[in-house]
Formats: sequence, structure tokens, C-alpha cells
Amino acid sequence: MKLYTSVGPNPHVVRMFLAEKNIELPIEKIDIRAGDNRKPPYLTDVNSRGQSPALEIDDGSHICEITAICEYLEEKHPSPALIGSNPEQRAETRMWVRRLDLGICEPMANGFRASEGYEMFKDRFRVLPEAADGLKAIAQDNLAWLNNDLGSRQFICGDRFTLADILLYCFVGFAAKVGQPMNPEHTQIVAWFARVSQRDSAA
Ligand SMILES: N[C@@H](CCC(=O)N[C@@H](CS)C(=O)NCC(=O)O)C(=O)O
Repeated sequence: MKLYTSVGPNPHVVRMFLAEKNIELPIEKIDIRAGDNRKPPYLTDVNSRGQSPALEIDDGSHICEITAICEYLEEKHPSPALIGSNPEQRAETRMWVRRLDLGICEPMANGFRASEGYEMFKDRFRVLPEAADGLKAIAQDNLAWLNNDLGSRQFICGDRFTLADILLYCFVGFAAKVGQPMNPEHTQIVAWFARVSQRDSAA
């Protein structure tokens, strides 16, 4: 296997997932700022969507989309379980990944692409500068809901550290550096973020 990776929260999710599993893979870095992901050979031979990351597997084909990559790695290396070791745990993790992805990560990332990231993305796909503030507000609304829902849970799925934590950690950490800081009033999320930051994989 080999990982194509770059700057950005999506490849960060896969690298942190690999670190938690203690898997080391050959790495090829793609310069997405220069747009190398949007032209051959990456676009033609690796990911026709032109995005990072991508996992090259042993038959020479490529798996793209971070949740598909992490699911594949979990099946190949089940321990430690980061999605789940039984159907109930896996369903709970997938439920949270979907909630976080749709409600927080996507609007957060699209809010960035439509404002601070506009110059980089405007000629790659349709971005909506007029929607930037609303997208960021949607992410914050869902973070406020999550802050309340988290209660005293240690991690998103209770006492299990999972892909859901990794996903949210990478996106919240990225967003904080590009104009979407963590709201200090979201005390549960701030405490959760500090907890996850202490893990070896966060380094
Ligand atoms: N849905 C994709 C999103 C991948 C994505 O947006 N990657 C970003 C880096 S965080 C990227 O490649 N950006 C450069 C570009 O789109 O040209 C996934 O799950 O992997």
C-alpha cells in the first residue's frame, strides 16, 4: 500500500488513523496548492476527482474518500478498533461520522473554500462566496448542538476513541487556523479537543 497525501484536513484524518493503528506506509506528497492534484498523472492515474488523499492498494488500484479509506484500513487491520469490533459499535461510529461530516466538516470546509480559500479554489470547482458566512454559521450551530450532546462523554462514542473523534479533531483544528476559531463557550468541545490533542497520533 501507499498513501498519496497533502496539506489539508482530509489527508490529516487518514494519517492520524494510520498513526492510531501503528501502520507505517510509503507516502507520496501531492502539492495541492500548486494544483498537482488537478492534472495528470494524479488526475488520470490516481483520483479522477482530483482530490487528496488516495490510498494505492496492493492490486494497484486506488481507494479515495477518507471514510472509505479508513473503513478499508480497519478491515485489513482490525486492531485497535477505531470504527468498532461489533455491529453495534460500528453502527454507532458510522452514525457519528455521518452526522459530523454533513453537519460540521462539509459546511466548515465549504465555508473556507468560499472565503479564505477562494483564490485557491475558484477555478477548480464552483464555490459560493455569497454562502460563506452561512456555511460557517451552520457548522457553528451543529458544534453548539454537539457541545450540549457531548455532556460528560470522554469521546464522541462514549469511552471509545474512534474515527469520529479523528474526523472532528482534524477539521476543527484546521478550521481554527483558517478563520473559524473554536468557540470558547463550547466548553465540552474545548475539553474534548484538548484530550484528543494529547494522544501520540495528534503529533
Ligand atoms: N470527499 C473527499 C474530500 C477530499 C478533499 O477535499 N481534499 C482536499 C484536501 S483537504 C483537496 O484535495 N483539496 C484540493 C482540491 O480540491 O483541489 C474525501 O473524503 O477524501
